[in-house]
Amino acid sequence: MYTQALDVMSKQEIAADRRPVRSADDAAREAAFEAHIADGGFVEAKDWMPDHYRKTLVRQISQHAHSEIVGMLPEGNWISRAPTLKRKAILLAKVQDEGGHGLYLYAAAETLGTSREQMIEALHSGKAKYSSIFNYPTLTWADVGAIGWLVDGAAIMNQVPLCRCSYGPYARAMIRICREESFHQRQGFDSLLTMMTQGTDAQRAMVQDAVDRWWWPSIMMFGPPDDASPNSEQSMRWGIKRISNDELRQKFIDATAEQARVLGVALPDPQLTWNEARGHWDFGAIDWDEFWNVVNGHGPCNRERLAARVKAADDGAWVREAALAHAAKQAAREADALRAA
Ligand code: FAQ
Repeated sequence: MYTQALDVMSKQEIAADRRPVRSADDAAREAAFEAHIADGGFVEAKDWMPDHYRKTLVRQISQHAHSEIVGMLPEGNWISRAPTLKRKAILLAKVQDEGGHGLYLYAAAETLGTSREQMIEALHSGKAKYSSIFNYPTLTWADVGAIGWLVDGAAIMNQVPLCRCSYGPYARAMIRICREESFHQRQGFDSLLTMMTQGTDAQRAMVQDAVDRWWWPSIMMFGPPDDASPNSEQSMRWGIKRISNDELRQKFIDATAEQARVLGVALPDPQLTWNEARGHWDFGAIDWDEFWNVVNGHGPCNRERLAARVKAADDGAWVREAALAHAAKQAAREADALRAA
């Protein structure tokens, strides 16, 4: 069910790096393109690019856009139950920001020649992926803080290098998104810190329980280990990804382990220890079976999340139809006015 419909090449072709070159002109253009990228150059929408570069970007950017939109659901679940007006206003703004991120990203992907409708259809039919993390439930208010701290924290770690992605429209969208994600991470940390330092024992226990449930899925967000990541090598060569999945995961764990101390929560990994020689935190084995199970559609909330998106699109169909009918009427009126003039 969860395969990327937008990928043109088979995995075997990619693995063998057998790119179908159609003509000598294409081969020359491809060599010039590779040299431009190797030189640190950027690519714009109207520039020539190899098909596989275009498809890789559509795959990654559309998957990213879907993640932002599906990612509105777990926290959106708590807007009507936020504990104070202040927290409600912050959460509303955050969820709205995620919707905005999805729109910038769909727009960036559209510059590559794939329509919004095609991308949404791929999501709704189960062909396109979105981040595994959004298939977990938000059981208590502390989950909202834990998502801000850990999920947005992991998202920023992964997304800051994307501000230097070789594809200009994606890189520019990421600059704005990262500014907003940074606010999101801080509000999550602040919400948890308030409960830990000024809350009741029950609230502190609620925070610890949320951290226990979100820690491992958050570190899975960075994707499979480098030696099991089929897309990494080519994406790094093309400057789409700048830092590998494992390196980003390690950077996130290093930063978060220190923040957990400040917060006064335990991270649920008995093997998490500072390694002086490496200058990094060591951590325990990640349950990759759980990760693939969720990616392949069998996580706790996969069905619910997709059903919510499909229902929202169906319920909103009349708005899109009305807007199109209005635009058509307006265009006809303007054409009549021009003819009469
Ligand atoms: N979940 O070869 P790789 C957010 C798939 S936004 C599901 O390593 P790649 C904001 C991958 O697609 C979070 N699938 O792949 C927010 C590939 O399958 P494919 C989203 C995953 O592309 C916060 C296969 O596994 N961020 O959180 C995952 O080189 C709070 C093999 O993997 C982005 O999308 C996963 N976690 O590297 C919103 C950032 N990981 O496509 C609301 C942009 C891997 O070949 C609330 N994306 N897969 O069929 C990226 O940086 C990359 O695409 C990676 C994956 C790093 C996610």
